Amino acid sequence: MRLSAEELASGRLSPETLELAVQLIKVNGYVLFEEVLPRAKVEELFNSYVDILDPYFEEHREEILNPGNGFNDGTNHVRLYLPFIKPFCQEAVIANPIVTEIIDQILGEDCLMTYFATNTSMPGGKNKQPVHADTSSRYGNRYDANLPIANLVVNYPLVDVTENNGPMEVWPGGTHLHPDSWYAPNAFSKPKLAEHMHHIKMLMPAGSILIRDDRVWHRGTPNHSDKHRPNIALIYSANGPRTGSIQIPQETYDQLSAKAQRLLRKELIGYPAAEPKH
Ligand SMILES: O=C(O)CCC(=O)C(=O)O
Repeated sequence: MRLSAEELASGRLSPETLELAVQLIKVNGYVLFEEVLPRAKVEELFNSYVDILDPYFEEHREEILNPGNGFNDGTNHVRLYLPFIKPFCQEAVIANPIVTEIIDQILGEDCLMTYFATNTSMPGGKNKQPVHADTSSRYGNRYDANLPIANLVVNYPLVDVTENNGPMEVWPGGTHLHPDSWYAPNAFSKPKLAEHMHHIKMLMPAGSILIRDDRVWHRGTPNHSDKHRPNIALIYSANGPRTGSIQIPQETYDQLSAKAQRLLRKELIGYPAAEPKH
């Protein structure tokens, strides 16, 4: 959906849009707000990202493209954890009010930010990823009802995502509503079922915001352009026991807004920003 001029100018959702977005995530598995971050901000993020991705990729090419490495069998997809530094850790990315109002309603105001990374479809890929959910079941095979949403993935595309540059494909409408046991590793094959199910290509302009239940089935597709197609990928989670993993220098944490500090309170505060890693 497109936000109104007032919503874009204020950076806040109207009560009606907020309610609609929450319901869409619950019923359809995701909501997409098109073209929210200003182009100049997105370009700065893209350029800074490429500055760390390119040298990292050159150094680790063999490992990253190794067919045994996750979903990278000929897909040329890279998952890169981001260092907690500017411009990546700016408030418009980590605690954007458009996002936080929604996650607070769905996950509770004591929710956490638990993941700070990117997914990039690099040029030259040949294969699609297997269809997957970004989570596993909570109770293995033991629970045969759907559970409340526990994690929301937030993606910010840093380029226009088109048919040609490796759009994520998504199976909306119900793949997040299965019994918990259906997300267990020995559940029936998602790729087999997915071939016969409705799916869409997530085409979106740079600077859009995609918020999705992490159980929604999806896959990365190959990028036929000559330019990286990165999505920033953050995860917000319902509060619960957590051993933090995002390293945040104390001075950086002290300068964050109260909301960002609350979201990140269980992470590794007082640690140097980590180097990028896949
Ligand atoms: O293309 C994307 O951004 C999604 C990639 C993905 O789902 C994955 O690497 O697990």
